[in-house]
This record gives sequence, C-alpha cells and structure tokens, in this order.
Amino acid sequence: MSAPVPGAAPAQTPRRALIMGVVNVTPDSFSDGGRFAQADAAIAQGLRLTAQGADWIDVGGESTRPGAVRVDPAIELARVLPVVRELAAAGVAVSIDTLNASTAAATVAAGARLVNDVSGGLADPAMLTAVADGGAEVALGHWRGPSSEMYAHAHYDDLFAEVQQELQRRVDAALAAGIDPARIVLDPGIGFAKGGEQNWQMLAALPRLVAGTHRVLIGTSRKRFLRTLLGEERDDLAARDLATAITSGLAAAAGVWCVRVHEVASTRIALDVAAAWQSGLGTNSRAEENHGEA
Ligand code: PMM
Repeated sequence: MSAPVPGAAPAQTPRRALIMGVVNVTPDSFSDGGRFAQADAAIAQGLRLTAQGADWIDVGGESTRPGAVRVDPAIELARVLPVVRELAAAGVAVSIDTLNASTAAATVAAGARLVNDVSGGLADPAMLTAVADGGAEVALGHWRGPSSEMYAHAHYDDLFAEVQQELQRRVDAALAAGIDPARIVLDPGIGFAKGGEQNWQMLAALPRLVAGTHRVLIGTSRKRFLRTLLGEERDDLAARDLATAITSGLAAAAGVWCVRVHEVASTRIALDVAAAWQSGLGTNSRAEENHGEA
C-alpha cells in the first residue's frame, strides 16, 4: 500500500450493499442441489463463503425451485439445525430460509438472526408470530403460491403496483403479529410467480421499491430468467454466475440493502465496483452499517 499523500483528504471508505451467501442443505435445490446435503459440507461451504466476503449465510433445507414438492418440516429441521448451530457458534450471521414456523423458531433459538420466508408468512399462518416471539429480523418475500404452481399465478395488470400492494399486506400482517418494523426486509421475489420478462420489469422498478420504508433484499442468483437471457449456447455455471454478479451489482447501485447469491467472490467484486462508482472512491468498500443484529 502506498503512503498517504501529505495534505490529502482523510481516507474514506465507500459503503457497499451486503452479500447473503446461499447454502442449500438439500438433495434437490434449484442450482446447487446435492452438493451440500451433508452437514459438514454445508458448514464448510458457509465458512468458505464468509471468507470470500459474505455478510450473511442463508441456510435452507427445502428447495423452492419451480415444481419442487414440499418437505416434511421435521426433515427440513434435521437438515438445517446442525448447520445453523455450528455457523452461528463460529460468529457467522445466519439467516434461515424456511416456510415453516417450527423451523424458524428452532433455528432462531439455535442462533439464526434472520428468518428468510419467501412466502412472506403466507405459507404457514404461525410464522409471523414465531418470528415476533424469537425477535429475529425477517425477510418477507412476494409470493402467490407454492413452487409446484407458481407460474400459474404470474398474471398482472400492473406488476409493480400489485407486488408493492401484496408486500404491504405482508408488512401489515407482520406488524399486527408484533414484529418491530425496523426488523422487516422486503424481497420482490425474483422468479416467484413471475415469468422471464416480469423479472426484468421488477428489477427495472427496484429504485421505486427501495424508495419505500423497508430495506430490500434481492435474489437473482442462477435463476431461470438469466439462463433464458444467455441462451442455450452460452448457458453454463460460469456465465450464470457472471450474469448474477452483474444483476447484483446493478441492484446494489439501485440501492438494495442485500443481494442473495450462491457464488460470493464475483458478486463481491461487482458490489465493490458499484460502491466505487457511486461514491467516487476507489478503495476497498465496507459493508452497509445497517446490518441488523449482525
Ligand atoms: N430464491 C430462492 C430461495 N430463497 N430467498 C429470498 N429472500 N429471495 C429469493 O429470491 C430466493 C430465496 C431460490 O432458490 P435457490 O436457492 O435454490 O436458487
């Protein structure tokens, strides 16, 4: 590192969006299915993603890929609990990706700090009360039905207005359940009840969602609409991760709080670039201060 220039302005560090690294402890996930199905492999992956720059690790035990069938909550919990416990004990900020109140409650008790419910509390009527009781942060996703039928619900007259209204209803339900508004994060649910073009329209509308009251989380990682954009000849994991890093960097430039990705290193570069671009400061960026309890 070069010595500071005498008389130069004090060093400043640009702020970047947070990164949530994904660890799916499932045999059948959308994009990394089977690779981290054993607890020790999942824990090692969580630590690896943290070393690469993830601020959160999102642990999931039930796939939400299109067409996926629901998993018994007891099986889901058996998959995720040892992983959440170990990562939390290692000081990692753990998020639990679940539709089940029982899994949310048990994993928050084991150290998870954020409940990531892609259904925004719709899949399990006990979820929002469980979150309120556990005192965790909560990410409420835009959702219109289980993965097995999600494309049947992808009809909108005004996509942004309807997503915003439906998310607001989930916020109202969360507040009614006693969740602190400062702990609520919103996710427009890329790929959930949205077809290819609708996902791009949602991303183009991100600044409007970010202008609202709550922090915004976005997950584009390795999703089908990126594969459609790439086309068959160019679609491989490296191309999908590059497209993920770029959409995540653009989402960060649009002001989202956090991006959820499977491959952290390339997205970290994209977020550093976005932070430097926005701040005019080309030094290593630091994470947003608004990091919840983490
Ligand atoms: N997408 C998946 C799973 N969980 N959680 C949030 N908050 N947002 C998302 O877009 C999201 C999510 C898709 O599943 P994958 O991990 O198998 O790609």
